[in-house]
Amino acid sequence: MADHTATSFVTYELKGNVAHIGLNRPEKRNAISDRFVETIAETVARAESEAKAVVLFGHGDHFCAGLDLAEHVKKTPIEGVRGSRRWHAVFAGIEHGTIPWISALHGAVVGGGLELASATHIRVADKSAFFALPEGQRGIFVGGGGSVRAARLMGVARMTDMMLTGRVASAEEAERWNLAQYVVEKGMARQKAHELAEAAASNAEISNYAVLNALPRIQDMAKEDGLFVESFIASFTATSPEAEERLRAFLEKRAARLKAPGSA
Ligand code: 1HE
Repeated sequence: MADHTATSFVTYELKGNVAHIGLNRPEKRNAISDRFVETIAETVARAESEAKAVVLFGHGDHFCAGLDLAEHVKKTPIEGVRGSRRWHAVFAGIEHGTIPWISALHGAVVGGGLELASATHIRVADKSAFFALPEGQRGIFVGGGGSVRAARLMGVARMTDMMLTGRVASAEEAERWNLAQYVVEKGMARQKAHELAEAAASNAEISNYAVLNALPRIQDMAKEDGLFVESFIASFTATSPEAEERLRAFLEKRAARLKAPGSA
């Protein structure tokens, strides 16, 4: 059901068990103000309570132009730190929540907009999408987790280039750089993201939780620590009642078989 009453900053619509969350400040290119961040936080909580996956998109011609620079221009240093830490907390709620988030990207995916997209689990870009980190040009630095998340996705060398030179990446470049996992025709990102969200939503919830929470943490561990933790999570998920039923369904030929891409 579409719900545009909670706030004008974000729209929320539940389609089956997939929540479609739309950044909704197109007149300011979905630039994120303090109040906007709080609205995203409220929406994260709502989606966690009633959806099994999320599609995040932007209303208007752009996904998101990043931090609301008009609001930021007036801040003191400590207000800036508080604001950045709040973005971290809210985006961590997306990255390490219990449900997968798929972002559908078009137009500007810039600054804090790229940081927000980097907190989602899968990024689908349409061919109009462009990616930039103009913080250097604005005299600031990434503050929404970009130095950690975006740098891990594309690598420090590419991020350094983007931040030092103002380089703008196309959707195709972003896919090659691992900033986007899919590139689709203009206007098709939300539909593709919905298909992916439905697929992810059909998984066992505990498996999805392990993917969202264990996988990125294991990347930060030493090899032996990662393997050790993996064994426990593998055993924990495999011994859940849901896993037993899904394993039996496969063995009893009730589960869909995997198909090679392009095969009938
Ligand atoms: C904004 C913002 C914003 C637009 N904060 N108001 N982000 C940037 O440096 C990107 C800045 N924005 C742009 O480069 C362009 O706006 C776009 C390429 C995204 C879109 O261009 P265009 O021609 O469609 O729109 P516009 O005419 O530039 O902007 C329309 C309005 O949105 C205009 O306001 P108006 O009152 O004059 O109509 C713009 O001022 C406003 N607007 N972007 C505030 N970002 C946690 S740290 C993260 C640090 C960052 O994100 S730094 C990167 C910030």
